[in-house]
Amino acid sequence: MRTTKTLPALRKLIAAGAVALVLAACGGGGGDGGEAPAGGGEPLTMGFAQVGAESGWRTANTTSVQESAAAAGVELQFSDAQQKQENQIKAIRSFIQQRVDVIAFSPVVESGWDTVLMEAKRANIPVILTDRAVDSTDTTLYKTFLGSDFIEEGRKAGQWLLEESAGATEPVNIVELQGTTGSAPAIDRQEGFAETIAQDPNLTVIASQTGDFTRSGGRQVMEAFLKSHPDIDVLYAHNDDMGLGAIEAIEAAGKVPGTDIKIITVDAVKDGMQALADGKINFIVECNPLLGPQLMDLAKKVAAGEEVPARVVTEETTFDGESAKAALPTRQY
Ligand code: GYE
Repeated sequence: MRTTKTLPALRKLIAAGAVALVLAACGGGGGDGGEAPAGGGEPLTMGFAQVGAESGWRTANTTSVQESAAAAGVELQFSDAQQKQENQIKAIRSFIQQRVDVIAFSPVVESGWDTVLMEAKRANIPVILTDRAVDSTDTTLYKTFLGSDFIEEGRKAGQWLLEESAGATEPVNIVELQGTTGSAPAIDRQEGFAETIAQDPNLTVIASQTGDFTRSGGRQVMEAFLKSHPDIDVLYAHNDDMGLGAIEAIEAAGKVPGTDIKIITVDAVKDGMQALADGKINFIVECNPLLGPQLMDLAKKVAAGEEVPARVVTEETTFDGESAKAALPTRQY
């Protein structure tokens, strides 16, 4: 019968048409199917491996990245590593598998990234470091590093103390709350501070320990410091959150933060600025978390194969009680 004869022929025709359509779709893109389309019709996809949610700084940074991605029309795959390097490595591998156009991440610690960064490079996916650095000697493993100069931040903290205690004839006992062990901001903020206070032999760090950049870590370590050192003059905390936790420990020990023990922190998030305005913190070095807009801009450029500077440094200032009061009403984070 006619119908039984024409059916196979029809099927062949349909199949041929489908193949032609698939070929047209592949050819129409103009690429070899391996490279990400940049600036074309497709939105740019970015895999972002965040450190965690350990501090007010981090929360502000995450919001900035998410809002800027939405505003720039970038499709964001966001992953929170809960401060664990192995989670970040897993996230990066999954971004490679999904063939995102760009990978951006804030490395929780400096070392141990070469293997996974090599995998991204082999897959032809450009990588942008944001906020924190890696210690890889092969700088071709990433396109650029956007973030603060943490050594400079440590120097600013030390400089304030040098001026504050100028003319001191007695030893000034300093305790230090370090950020996450092995992270770029912890290593560099310690270095910049130590190098600066070395100019005055009276300034001595009598204890230094990590509080992992968290409020609870700061409180616990400060409790231990207060027990073993009854004579603390100054606290230098690598971020506001640890400083705020330490303030709770200082008050619980019956001392007055900002008066009995002078406090220097880094970040200048709202809660820190409020404590500064209230006189509980004495000096804050700003570290800007609003990296989202610059990150999206750099991502579009690297995906389009454009040259970008190897290092983009964030501009920052410092605050004392008076300038904190003036800045607080319009502070964004
Ligand atoms: O200072 C701290 C956060 O990497 C600059 O990480 C960032 C630091 C920031 O947890 O609050």
